[in-house]
Order: sequence, then C-alpha cells, then structure tokens
Amino acid sequence: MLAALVLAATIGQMQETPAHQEQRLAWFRAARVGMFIHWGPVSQKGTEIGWSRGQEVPVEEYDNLYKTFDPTQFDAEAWMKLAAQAGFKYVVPTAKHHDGFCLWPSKQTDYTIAHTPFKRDVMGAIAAAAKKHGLAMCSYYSILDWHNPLYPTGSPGGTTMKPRPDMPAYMKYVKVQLTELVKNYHLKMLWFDGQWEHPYTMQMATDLRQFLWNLDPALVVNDRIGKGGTGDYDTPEQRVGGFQRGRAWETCMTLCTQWAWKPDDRMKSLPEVLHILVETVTGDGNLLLNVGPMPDGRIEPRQADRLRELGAWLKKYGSSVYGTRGGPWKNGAWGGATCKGKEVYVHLLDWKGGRVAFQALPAKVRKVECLTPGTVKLATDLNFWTLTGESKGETDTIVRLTLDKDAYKLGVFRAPG
Ligand code: FHN
Repeated sequence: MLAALVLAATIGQMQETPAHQEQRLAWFRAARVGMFIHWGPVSQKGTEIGWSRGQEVPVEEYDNLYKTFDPTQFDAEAWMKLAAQAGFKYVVPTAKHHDGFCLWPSKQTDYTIAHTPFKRDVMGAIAAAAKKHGLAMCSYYSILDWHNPLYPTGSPGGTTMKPRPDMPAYMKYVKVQLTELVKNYHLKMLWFDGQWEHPYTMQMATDLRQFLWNLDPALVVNDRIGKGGTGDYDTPEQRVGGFQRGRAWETCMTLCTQWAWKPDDRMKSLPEVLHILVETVTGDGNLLLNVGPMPDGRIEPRQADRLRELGAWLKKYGSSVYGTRGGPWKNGAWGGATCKGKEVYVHLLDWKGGRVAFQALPAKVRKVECLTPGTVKLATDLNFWTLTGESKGETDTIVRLTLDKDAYKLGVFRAPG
C-alpha cells in the first residue's frame, strides 16, 4: 500500500484512494488527543499572538519584541514530559504564526529564534523531547504573514498593504521553510492556518499540497491548507464539531481564553475539559488542546496542574478514548459512545443514575461493566437496550459493553431519548 503512495509521489502525482488516506491518517485518528502550543516573543506583552500586532501593541514595538525574547526557563524536556503526563499523543507548536516570527533557525529570514538573546532552536528541542516521550511531532504554520515584505497584507483584513509584495516569491519562501520544518523535525502533520486572505488562492493551495505530497507522501495536512474541504481533516475551532465519521476532524480549543499567554486568563475547569474531550471523541473527532507558555519559557503552573489532572483521568479511562472511533450511537448533551473492536464505551455525562434507553444494536451483549464508580445493569430486547443504575456523580460515567461482533461495522444509530 505504502509502495503505491511512494510511487505516486515519485511520479509527482498526488493520487490517493480513500483507503490510502485512511491508512495515512490511522495514527492521527488513534491518537485522539494533541497539545497545541501558541508561543512567541509576543508572550512578553501578554497579548494575542499575531492579532495584537498594530492593535494593543504598535507594529514597531511588536516587531522588535524578539530582541528581548530570552525565555531562560524554557525546557522542552519539561514541556514534553508534561504533555505525556497529560495524555497527549501529538504536539503542534506555532513554528510561525501570523506575525512571521520563526521558532526555528530558518535560513530564509533573520526574524527567527536564532536572532534573539535566547538563540536556541525551540522547534528542534521540542522535536527531540517529543520523540523521547513518544509524541508525534507536528507543526502549526501560518500561510499569511503580516511581517514578511513579500506577503501583500500587513495587518488583519489587509487594512495596511506592503509596498512591494511578491506572492510567487513568497510561496517559494513558504515551500523552503516547510521543507526545513518537515525534513529537520520529521513532522507527521502540518497544521496550516491563515489561509483566508485574498492573496492566497486555491491554485496556490493545490500547488502547495502537491509540493508537500512530493516532499513526504505520508504527511498529514489539515483543511486550512486550502479554502474549504481541502486537506485531510476538518478543524472546528473553539467549539466541538458535530458527529462525523466519514472525514476526520479535530476540535482545537484553548485551555484558557487566549491562544497565547495572557496573565490571569480564565482557565477551564477539569469538568469543562472532560466535557469537551468526551463530546469530541464520541463524535469521532480529535481534541487539540492549547496552552500559551509564559515569556520566561514555563507553562503556567496552574495550567500544568490542569493538564496533569486530565492525564490522571486518561490514565484510568484512556482505553475509552485512544484508538476508538465515535459511535455506534450518535452523541449529544447526554454523552455519547466510542468503540474499539467488540467493545463499546458508553459515556454518560453528568449522569446521576436512573435509566437510559438506546436503540438496540444488531448484536449480542456478552459483558457489561461500569468502569467508573457506580453500578449498572442492561436489559435488552429487539428494540431497546436499557441501561439502569446509579452513578457516584462522575462528570463522565463510562460503561463498557462487550459485544459478539465488531461494533464500528454495525453502523450509526440514533441517540437515546
Ligand atoms: O488567527 C488564528 C488564531 O490566532 C489561532 O492560531 C487559531 C488556532 O486555530 N487559528 C486562527 C483563528 O482561526
């Protein structure tokens, strides 16, 4: 199968069947939970990366923040150890956001980490630590670049324009930078963003996708490489996507409210995070949960504590998340289901106990177990499978049903109630 991919790549044509694509996406789907990291010199100001340039922070000041960026407490080992403790399976740092600053020593520009007091290759350090802790190394990359003189717009919505833009030259710059990232850090996925502005066309997107296919046919690419429905998966942002099995998808969500570091930002509680996780995975999606590290290089201790709480939950109940698919029953406010082989995990959100009647599946139930504290019973007839029991007030009561056949292949069934 992979030989066919390589052959297609060799002849320079991106030819792929849905089965090939599913094989390429298999690690991504199985991973289910990733760590988004929005970081750069702007963390010194505590304002939003990219967007505060020319808004809360004057352009001149923003573009010179790199000269004082010296995160002496940056420790990629500590970050990736935390990521592993949190139960994340892949990591997506903002190698280059809309402000154009590069967290790696790109040879294409001086506007990089190499030209800060800190100097060290942040992407390289994260890549090495991610590998050590078994996380897939990925990277965010913004197509739009309000700093680069070659890219036409200089601010959100193009209220300011560059004097001598050159989009063909800029796309060459992009391709060389992406080659640096993919090859030097052995990326498994590119998380594109900033595709929405007028200078970037669908033709450029198609050309860029072909370029990346030739660079590495196994690389996974999100939908924001193009404008709508392109790439390998959808990326609903700051909201949980709807139940969708056919095309992969991933909800990206901030742990706090701002993507980049913001002092005293509101942080989501563990129940809020668990709700988002359960609603996502029972919809057959991934969750990419974001932290914005501090200007000194630390991940804020209270955020680190929250991530470790998530990890403790995943350590106990991760079998109902990792390697699962959404369904067979559609999810909703009630919760949802995930499945893996002959096992179905019913996730009942904020269930106080009582009775839940599901549409009967065309299968037999061999075993019923309540994985979280509580007791449950299941009564089955031709039309309904009725769960009764009591819960100890868990955010997510998880009941494992072992069937006599593969649960995913049964199809999709309506939500209870
Ligand atoms: O403008 C960016 C924003 O700063 C952030 O990076 C998010 C993350 O998905 N993406 C864009 C907004 O859609």
